[in-house]
Amino acid sequence: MPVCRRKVTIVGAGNVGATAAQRIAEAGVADVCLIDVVEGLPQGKALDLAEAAPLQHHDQVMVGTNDYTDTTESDVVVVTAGLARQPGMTRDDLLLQNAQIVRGVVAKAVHYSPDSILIIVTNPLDAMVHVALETSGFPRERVIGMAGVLDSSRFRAFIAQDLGVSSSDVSAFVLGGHGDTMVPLPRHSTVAGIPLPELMKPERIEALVERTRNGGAEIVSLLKSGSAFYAPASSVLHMVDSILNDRKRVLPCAVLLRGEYGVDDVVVGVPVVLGAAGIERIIEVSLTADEQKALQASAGSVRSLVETIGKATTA
Ligand code: TXD
Repeated sequence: MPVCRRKVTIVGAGNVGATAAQRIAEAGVADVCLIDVVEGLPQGKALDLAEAAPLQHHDQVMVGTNDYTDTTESDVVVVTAGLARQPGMTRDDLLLQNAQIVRGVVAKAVHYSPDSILIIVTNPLDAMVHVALETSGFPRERVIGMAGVLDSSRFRAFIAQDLGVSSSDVSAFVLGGHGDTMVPLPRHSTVAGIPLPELMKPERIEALVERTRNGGAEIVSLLKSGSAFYAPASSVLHMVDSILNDRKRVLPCAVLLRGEYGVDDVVVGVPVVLGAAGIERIIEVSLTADEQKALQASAGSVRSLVETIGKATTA
């Protein structure tokens, strides 16, 4: 079989970025280039990961750098660069600062990897996908936000713990924005094919949905500083693996909708087929009036963030 080395650049060598680098290399999915603005940080982490390779039995090349020429011809670029909210900072401050960071890193990354697929991780997620779409000029199929894979993994974990079953047998269906505006669809969530409402009372399902919505905040309040990164990094691996191995997994991803689900020109999380071309298909299911309303509200909150960025850019 011809050997084909694949390359993933991860922008931002912080918690999510470095852990995703570890997961991707250890799964043998691709070589990894880790890049950050902080000098020494990506180099140190990449070297440490490379030194673990003999013990982890992989042969992936790990590069740490501050120079975008090293990212040349990446197949996938994962953007985790950004700031976390600092005391005294409003949500809008974070929005505008991260928009500026994402704009800068995407412009440089796509210059060196014009055929890549972008996976955006930086928060506020859905709005940052808009920024990446606009900056890269890439078609929507190649600019994909990571949030739904994480939200549904959290929901699956809680359902599995509650029912005392393997999480591998639990499949969860979520739509909408990341976190607060997530729209879970319990009737499409199953345990070994059995719809969740047949196994759990509505109040119990609602409690787990609520815990999932607050999943990020629950971890932040435990950690005191920083936010979740193990499950987010695993979510990135899942998406990268489905793309680079053309698995065509059906995963919830944030994508620019053009009329699907009654939403136009807004990035929202929906189930998609993820393969070598990026988003190969958007899967549409019919929604109840309540679900449709919740999805519209989710799209509305993303739209208002995008407008805030637009106003700040033109001001
Ligand atoms: O579901 C999801 N999408 C999320 C999103 C799940 C978890 C984390 N989520 C968001 O990802 C989080 O709110 C942040 O916006 C990003 C990254 O989270 P992480 O926990 O990895 O943050 P860190 O550890 O602070 O790392 C950020 C790194 C840090 O090393 C900075 O130096 C770097 O980003 N950074 C940059 N790198 C390159 N270029 C620029 N301009 C830059 N600015 C900061």
